[in-house]
Amino acid sequence: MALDLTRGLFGRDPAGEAVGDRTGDSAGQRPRLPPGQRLTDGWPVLHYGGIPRIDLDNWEFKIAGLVGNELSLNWEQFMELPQVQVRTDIHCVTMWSKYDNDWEGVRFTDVMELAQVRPEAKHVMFHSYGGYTTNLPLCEVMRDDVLFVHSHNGQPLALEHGWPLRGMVPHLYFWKSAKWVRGLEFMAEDRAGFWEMYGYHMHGDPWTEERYG
Ligand SMILES: Nc1nc2c(c(=O)[nH]1)N[C@H]1C(S)=C(S)[C@@H](COP(=O)(O)O)O[C@H]1N2
Ligand SMILES: [Mo]
Repeated sequence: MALDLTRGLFGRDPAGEAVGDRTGDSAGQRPRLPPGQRLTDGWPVLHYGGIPRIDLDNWEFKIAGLVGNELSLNWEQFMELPQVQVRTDIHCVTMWSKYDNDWEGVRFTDVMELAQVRPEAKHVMFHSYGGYTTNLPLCEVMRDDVLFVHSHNGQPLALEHGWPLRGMVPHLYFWKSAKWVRGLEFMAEDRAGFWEMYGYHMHGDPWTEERYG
């Protein structure tokens, strides 16, 4: 297992900000910083195995499973889909959080529409170059801030952060945001992805600390 934790993991003490954010509690809102998390300024790199070699000329994004329209998009076709920008926080199960990430990419729901996902589909598996997978309930990804992103803070994604394209699901732990994504599989039943098979939670909500299943 190659987990690279060398970059800015516990970059600074977030206590002041965290306390400030928790004022939301009394109003019945969830705090911005989920329990057990610490803020980092850096952006740690975490993945299992090596960085897959990807060539944009051969890159393809495939959609399969419970869809009316199985499809395969090349890079040009994918980039022709409507582009949106969102700002989100990220929360890793290894306890770091990173606020205010500016992403650009394509909405999950726009990709879903192209594929004509069948009503029986209730879960989706993200598949990545290199073999990584992660499973999500469909209702968790049909949100306006769930994207496939190709840039972060105005720059193309770095290779180690998932270039050319990664999933970005801001309200769940970051292992649900697949790097180097190459396709989706729509499913009727839930099935464990890579980390989920090793005991990570099937759902992964940071605010209720769904770390392990
Ligand atoms: N393809 C792929 N995507 C992945 C992983 C991986 O091992 N392979 N690890 C996940 C985990 S556990 C985390 S915390 C985030 C880390 O993303 P980052 O390296 O950009 O911070 O990627 C997620 N996506
Ligand atoms: Mo992670």
